[in-house]
Amino acid sequence: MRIEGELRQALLNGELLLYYQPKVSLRSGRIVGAEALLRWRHPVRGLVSPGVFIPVAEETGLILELGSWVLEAACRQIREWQDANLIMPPIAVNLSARQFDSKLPQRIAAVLERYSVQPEQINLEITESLLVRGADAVIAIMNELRAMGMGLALDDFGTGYSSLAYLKKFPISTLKIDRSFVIGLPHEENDCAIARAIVTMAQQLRQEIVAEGVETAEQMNFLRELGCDQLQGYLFSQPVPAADFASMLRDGK
Ligand code: G
Ligand code: G
Ligand code: NA
Ligand code: MN
Repeated sequence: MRIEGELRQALLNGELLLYYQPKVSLRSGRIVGAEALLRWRHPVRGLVSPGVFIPVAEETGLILELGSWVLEAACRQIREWQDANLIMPPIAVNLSARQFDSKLPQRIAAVLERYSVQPEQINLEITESLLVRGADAVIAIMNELRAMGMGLALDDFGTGYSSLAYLKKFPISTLKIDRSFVIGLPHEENDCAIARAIVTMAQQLRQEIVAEGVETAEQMNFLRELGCDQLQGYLFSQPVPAADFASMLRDGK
């Protein structure tokens, strides 16, 4: 519980920040997006990973406030970059299933308007746990978000419980192949088969496909041959502070 109190304080004290991890086109090699990833600069413990505090925030409900902060911070940053004449690819923000209620589209619209950010500049990353709820209400909210112009990506794909049947019910624009299937490419036969099946299916469903956790050129080459659209991983870049990401964009990488 101590961490909950500290996290509340962190929000007030401005100890949270966003890092950005580029997504790269497998065709052009250029940066075509980025994922915003939350970091906590703790005065004593240093940089704390979201793997530690997101689960606590999910349990306590504090994730709603964190989620609002993340969306706001991302939009403020996009506005700043656009004012500096950077050509911005879409920035992806992770959403917790708990943030997904009927007011979400309105709440996002208000933040976009406050910072004059176009909905096309934002992608939302959700996880399979949301789909398992399977309610028509969730589909309606997703449709609303898509109609506004935002991309919807399904994160960590293949690790949860979603069946293929779910996929066609939900208006998902992008599938992210989970890192656990990328690790074994191109040597582990099972991982190759799974990656191939996911890419083929995504293509049939007209979804864009992003591979996560790409660390080697061998993995990249295999994914390119499969027809994967984008990669994200240490091979290209770790998540970096905003200023470093801006430099990458300026360098036209
Ligand atoms: O950046 P890192 O690999 O440490 O992230 C660990 C986990 O925390 C990942 O699953 C990531 O999706 C999650 N995460 C990072 N930032 C956010 C955020 O802003 N909101 C939510 N809900 N999860 C996040
Ligand atoms: O759950 P999600 O996919 O949002 O998690 C993203 C997390 O994965 C980030 O915290 C990031 O630090 C981590 N990550 C990103 N690329 C790589 C990679 O190439 N290798 C490893 N081991 N982790 C990665
Ligand atoms: Na995530
Ligand atoms: Mn993600």
